[in-house]
Amino acid sequence: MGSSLILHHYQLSPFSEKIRLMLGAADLSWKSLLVSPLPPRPATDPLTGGYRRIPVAQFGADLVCDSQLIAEEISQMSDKAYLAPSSSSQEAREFATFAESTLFFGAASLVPPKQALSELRRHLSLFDTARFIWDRLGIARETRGNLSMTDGAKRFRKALADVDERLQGEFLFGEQPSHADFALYHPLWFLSQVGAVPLSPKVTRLNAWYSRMSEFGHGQHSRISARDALAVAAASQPRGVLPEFRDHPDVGQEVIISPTDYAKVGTRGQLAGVSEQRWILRRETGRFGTVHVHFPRKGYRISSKG
Ligand SMILES: N[C@@H](CCC(=O)N[C@@H](CS)C(=O)NCC(=O)O)C(=O)O
Repeated sequence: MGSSLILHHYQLSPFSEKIRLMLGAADLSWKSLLVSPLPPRPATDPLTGGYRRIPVAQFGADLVCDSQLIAEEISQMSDKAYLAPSSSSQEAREFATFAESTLFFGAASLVPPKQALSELRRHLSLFDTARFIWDRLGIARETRGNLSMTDGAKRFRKALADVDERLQGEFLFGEQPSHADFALYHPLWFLSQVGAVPLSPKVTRLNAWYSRMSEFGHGQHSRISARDALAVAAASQPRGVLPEFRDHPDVGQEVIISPTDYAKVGTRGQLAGVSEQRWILRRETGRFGTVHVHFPRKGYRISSKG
């Protein structure tokens, strides 16, 4: 039996909501580690060693970065293959990518600034709200050119009407919820729950789908402190890496892995395994022992440590 899942997340994070809902759909119990919406994050940073996005799933001394890969883990833990991005059709995979880029930025651009500010103030001090805005402006500057907010808002409204049109069954790609459903859910959740902009009543099928998805809830969970999460990492050994994952010419090399889209801070370590979907980095943290940090290959780049 492996270590239970500790989710490093924060309430307002849409990608975390995707995973919380997936944990509900998978009917898993998990530990909730609430972290700050912006670094520093005392229990996350020393373990991931650079990667700064949320959510991160911790299994003992293994840290799984990015919601795509966390979804693979949830699918395996719950034996629900239909939740795994890797078991989705090409069409469903393309839709999920569209939902998490174009639709996600479209939804974000439709949140009224005043509402965003008041939500932030509900969760953060005035000082941290200012830090948050400054921090995200930095991410936006870094991302400029890749994604357009204005285009996003227009495409967002059109895309919702298209999705409504094609939603014939219970879920987007069949009678079971797939990764694509969760990828669509979180931008809509962000807009309606955080942005207080309800879905248009005209998209009736989409509204019914949204309620159906919400009913999954978040599964059984209990809080864990930063200190205890670090203690779990320190007391654990990383999971064994399958021999076929070690059979790669770059295994053993010192490398840096970073996101290619935004918040591109890289993580350094020794490549411990490579599969079709993931890279596994071995890091010596000192105080918390050896950890393995897992990254999806899709959307990330690897470079040799210069
Ligand atoms: N592709 C990542 C995206 C995660 C993401 O963008 N998370 C947001 C919070 S919901 C974030 O961390 N934003 C930028 C940052 O804080 O550096 C995933 O699927 O997990």
